[in-house]
Amino acid sequence: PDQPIRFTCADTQAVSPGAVATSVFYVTDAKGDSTVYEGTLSDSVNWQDLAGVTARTGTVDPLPVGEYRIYVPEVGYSYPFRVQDSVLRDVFVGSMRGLYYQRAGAELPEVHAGKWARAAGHLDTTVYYHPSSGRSEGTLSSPGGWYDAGDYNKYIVNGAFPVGQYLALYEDVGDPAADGALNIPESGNGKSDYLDELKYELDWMLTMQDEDGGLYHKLTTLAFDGMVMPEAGSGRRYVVGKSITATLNFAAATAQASRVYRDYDADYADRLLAASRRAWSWAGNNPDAFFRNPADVSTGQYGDNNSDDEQAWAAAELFATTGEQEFYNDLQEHPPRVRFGAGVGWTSYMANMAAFTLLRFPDRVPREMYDHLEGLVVTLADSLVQRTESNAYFQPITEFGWGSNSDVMNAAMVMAAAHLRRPRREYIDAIGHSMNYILGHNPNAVCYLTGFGERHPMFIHHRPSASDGIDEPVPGLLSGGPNAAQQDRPETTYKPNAAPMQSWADQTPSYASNEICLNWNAPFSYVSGFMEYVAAQ
Ligand code: 9MR
Repeated sequence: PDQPIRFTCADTQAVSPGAVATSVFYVTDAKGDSTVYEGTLSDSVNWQDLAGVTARTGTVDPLPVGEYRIYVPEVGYSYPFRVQDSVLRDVFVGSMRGLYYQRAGAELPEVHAGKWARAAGHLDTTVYYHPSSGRSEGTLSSPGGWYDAGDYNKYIVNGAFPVGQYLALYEDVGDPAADGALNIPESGNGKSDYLDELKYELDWMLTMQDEDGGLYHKLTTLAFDGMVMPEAGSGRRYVVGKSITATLNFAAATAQASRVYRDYDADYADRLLAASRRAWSWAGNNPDAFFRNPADVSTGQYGDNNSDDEQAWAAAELFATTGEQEFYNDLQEHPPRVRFGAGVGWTSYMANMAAFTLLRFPDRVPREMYDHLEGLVVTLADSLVQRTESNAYFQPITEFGWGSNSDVMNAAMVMAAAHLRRPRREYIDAIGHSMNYILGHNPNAVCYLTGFGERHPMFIHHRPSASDGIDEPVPGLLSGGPNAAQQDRPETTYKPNAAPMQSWADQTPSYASNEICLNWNAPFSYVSGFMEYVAAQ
């Protein structure tokens, strides 16, 4: 109720500015009966390059709690929208419950899953060693964890990274989902539902560590399963490769978790820290263990030939947890680079995570390093704020690639990190604009989180949603979003001449624009949880 509302009145057909003729707008009640506010639209803006639209924008001064629509003469009514306190609580909880729906090896009973109840799939109690793992005999039990995405595989690089982002929210705002908040099987056990859900992934990650401390890169079939329900997934599952990037990400997330889980279960916290130390040592001895898919494996690669960011993150978490000099020395040798760029997410966002963590511990981090990192984060955040002022739809990115929605949310996380150190209204407004973009203020007029909003994706690239016979997709999952490269063009029909922001197709085969993924849900949960926290202050 205390925030202005920005909206866009776009003419998607127009090719030149000036297409929306009228310049007045009204805010009405939800039925459209009575006018509660009247305002003037901006001059036309040409957002063709990025968004494929010519538009006028409007700003509504803060409104009292209620439900409204915007009306522009000769154009029409907007979808209804609510003004209320805690307006993001539902999507935050929904996005966390999205993780529950991704649980591998678990039956989802109706009491928790509603109409999306399903049988367990991929128990992973008998997993084979792919030769690339360094072993050839025997089998491994590696149950649990979340499915990565629309596919049924489990990847350490992209398990540890989102877990780190979720843990960051816990450290930044406190427990965002106390016992009972998420309606998961652990609800009622007297412990945080938030930490219960994250533990489902952490427990699995611990099983992926070999005796020598190194982490198997991933647990997958040789090729992707068909579009079938989990229990119908067939084919042997293997642990594949052992990599430095997986091992360092694991070292980071488990060191961070050992702080967060100390009160929850001290023995568990000790176990996490011991595992982290062993991973760190292995990484030190295997600096060139970069992962590439072996010839017979075609599942997600999560390959990355540079481990500097992963190393900075691991050193930062181990230092923050233990205070030991060794880790600080390493940080001085490889200081985290703080940066933002399209698609850097799972390859190099770890350096930002390192900086965010170090800035959480002003008493532990020597002044010089602290000031340096704070300067980097604030400078980057300020440039992102500026971009939200000039970019189409007031969101912070200008390159739309695979998983672009997560780039928008990761940019918002940088602004949140700056706000936590040096609070400014501008950060909160820009984060709000970024969230608005994800929830519907975009040229596709869609709320990219399944199950929420007046219009949301119906045909996400997600095996359970595609094969469960239920019209509504599994809720609480964030579509990857517009992707100008359209790598799935052979299987997908995009709008002709789609601009980057329009390169999104609500079609099941669109793995490059409409899949869901853990590292996309995670920054969404962070930002919605963060904004709820700020609103409650
Ligand atoms: O998010 C990943 C994106 O940056 C890559 O360009 C793409 C192709 O390698 O892979 C994406 O990750 C996918 C992963 O490999 C397998 N599970 C689904 C992920 C989301 O599409």
